Amino acid sequence: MSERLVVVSNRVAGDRPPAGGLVFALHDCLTANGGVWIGSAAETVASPADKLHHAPAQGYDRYLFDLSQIDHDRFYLGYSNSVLWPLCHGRTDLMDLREDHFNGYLDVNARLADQMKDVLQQDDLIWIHDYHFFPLARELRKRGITNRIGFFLHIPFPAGHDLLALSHASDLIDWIGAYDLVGLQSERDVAQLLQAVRDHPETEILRTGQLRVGDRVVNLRAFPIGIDVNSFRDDIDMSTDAPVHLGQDEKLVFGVDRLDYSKGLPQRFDGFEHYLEHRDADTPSATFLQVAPISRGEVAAYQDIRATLEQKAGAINGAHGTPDWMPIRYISQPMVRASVARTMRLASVGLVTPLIDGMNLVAKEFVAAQDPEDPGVLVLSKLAGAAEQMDAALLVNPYDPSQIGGAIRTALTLPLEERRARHATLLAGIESQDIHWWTRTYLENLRRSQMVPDVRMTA
Ligand code: ADQ
Repeated sequence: MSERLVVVSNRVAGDRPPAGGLVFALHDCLTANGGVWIGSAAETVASPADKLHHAPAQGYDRYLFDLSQIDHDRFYLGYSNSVLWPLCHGRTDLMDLREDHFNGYLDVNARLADQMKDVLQQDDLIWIHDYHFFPLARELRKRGITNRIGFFLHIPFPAGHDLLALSHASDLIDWIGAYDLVGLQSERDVAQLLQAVRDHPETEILRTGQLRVGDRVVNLRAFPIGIDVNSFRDDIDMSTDAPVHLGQDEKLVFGVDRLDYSKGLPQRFDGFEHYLEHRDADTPSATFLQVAPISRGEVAAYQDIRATLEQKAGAINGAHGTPDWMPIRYISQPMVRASVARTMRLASVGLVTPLIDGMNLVAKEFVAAQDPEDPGVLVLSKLAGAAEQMDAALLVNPYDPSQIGGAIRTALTLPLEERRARHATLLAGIESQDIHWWTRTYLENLRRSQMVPDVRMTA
């Protein structure tokens, strides 16, 4: 039987082609090569079915698993987004540790493993994505599945001292031990996982760089995710009206993010205020447009950010605006992808200043959107995974408004030759390690990863 790719991720593409990000990348990979994509159904149900629902898509098979409202509350909102997300983003203070969240997370992963058994074939290559499914390979192994199973974590691996705040930290390492290949976004994440392994009594780092977790050997590597550079450029529709109108000689500073506490938005607003306060006659005048639609609005920790940003935008506009000019435009409505791409193209400065981020695709999209003859300048957080590949950007400490304000000033006054040189370096990097490189390289490594029998399962 020939190899088939089976992808598991919480979100799957719907019937219309997805606009961007991870779902786009996986859709593209499966459409090109065929295979199976398993993810959660869009709506919760009163009583989840025992089996996966088959929902064929163009070019591949799609299967959906049901979640009840209680599953959604415990597995998705609870353990995934109110424990693991804050943990991995250094916000242990926001963790909502509850036994029912943890049990709900394990139940959904165990149920999914049961359901996957009906669909899996002997030669399937299984690729599991993200923090919602850390335990899934362990659950599959318990059920006798010996296929190669890979995992990719899209968000940072938690720092060692943060892991101490997780009541089930040793389970995390045990779960990781059931995979053949664990992919992370950056070398920083690889180092943090290695530290966690060193701190764990039943694991060791082999001379080959592999991990031994119990009886299994796990391969570990950074695979920085990229974007489809050409398709993003194609999204820049110059035929429509400009999405933003600026005054004469007015420059645009642009930020676009999901509304999330990891994205450093209040500090970014303070950074723009710092730029406003330190302008002189030679500093170009700029308007800052920040688009940040609400995400995960049901999680308590997300509800305050919007109010904070509205209050800051109001205060800054009140202090620095004039009757015909608002320095900050803050929009909490979603923006369609073509408008995001076009706005990036118009911007003189892209502000991407997360306090921590696995990768951050907005940074790469901003570079792809620029006119190489007259490019805008990327101001990028040192703490985004993307900074490891993109040091030709203006790198800043995202906690320090004076660094952000200073970088905005520098970006607005950078000579054309330097803008072109920095942009050319950044573009070459995102073109050589694009989304196709990422899927290809990950899957080649997964195919090569050694199959080590799970002795405990066969004993
Ligand atoms: P996210 O935290 O969602 O993803 P990011 O990589 O910045 O973050 O964005 C994903 C996609 O969403 C990008 O294509 C971006 O253009 C789009 N997007 C973001 N805000 C938008 C908005 N307001 N309107 C329209 N589109 C918007 C997680 C990790 C990241 C990692 C990705 C992929 O947190 O670190 O880069 O997965 O692995």
